[in-house]
Amino acid sequence: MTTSSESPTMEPNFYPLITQLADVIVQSWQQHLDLDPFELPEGLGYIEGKLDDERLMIRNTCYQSKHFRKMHLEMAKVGTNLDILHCVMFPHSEYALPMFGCDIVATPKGISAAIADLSPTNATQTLDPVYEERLLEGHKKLNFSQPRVLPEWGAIFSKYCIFIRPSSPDEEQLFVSRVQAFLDIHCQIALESQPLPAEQQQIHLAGQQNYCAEQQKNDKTRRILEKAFDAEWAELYFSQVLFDIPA
Ligand code: 18B
Repeated sequence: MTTSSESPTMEPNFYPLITQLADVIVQSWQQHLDLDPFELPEGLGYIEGKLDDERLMIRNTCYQSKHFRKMHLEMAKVGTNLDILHCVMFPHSEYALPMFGCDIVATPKGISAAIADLSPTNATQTLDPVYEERLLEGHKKLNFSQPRVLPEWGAIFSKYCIFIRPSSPDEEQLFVSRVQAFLDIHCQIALESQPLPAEQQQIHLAGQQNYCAEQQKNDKTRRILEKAFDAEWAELYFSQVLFDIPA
């Protein structure tokens, strides 16, 4: 394994929807929020490992803002057959905000999984009415031909969660536009939100801890990381970079 904080000299070629969505995400953050850099743990910003003699390359982009403790975008390339986009926005638990999460898994044959959600962090596992109001309209218009079934740990997601295998370029673009809407809605509501009284902050912190604990049950992600490195490193990466549980 080699770890380095430097970017590779060769820009890797990602599956086009991954590059497109990564641009949409970063542009949305830049448009709505005042961004400061967020330092990932030492040595975990740019990573290479080996998987079945194929290269694993992980590129991380990370920011913070007044309302978000950590905004993490990750693009990963596993050999020549698997490209992954992973993104999570962790709110500061002073605010009653949900978690934005997104994952795309692409192979040369197309995208096998595209998922995006604004996931509740409150005790009742429901979104605030101000989110419901803004999400409902667009949700009714969505029509994807190949919805996928969530695993058991997927109970953390809201009823607006999209989990699909896009079956055409049109469906890929519909997915991107829905993620764009999630980000616009989320950033706009976040900017208007005020800190909670201390006793209520605890609820949202517990909600985030639960979200991270459940996401860490994703065996498909863990298997990729364990094969590329080892079980101990996978655990470190899961718990320190992908889904670090806020103290
Ligand atoms: N994830 N994903 O992020 N995952 O990180 N992902 C897969 O076609 C990676 C998130 C989610 O059916 C698959 O089945 C790797 C976030 C769900 O059991 C692979 C990284 C969300 C599934 C990977 C990564 C999220 C899933 C199988 C680190 C949601 C379906 C693809 C870079 C907000 C799980 C397939 C199931 C699947 C891999 C969701 C290979 C390595 C933020 C629900």
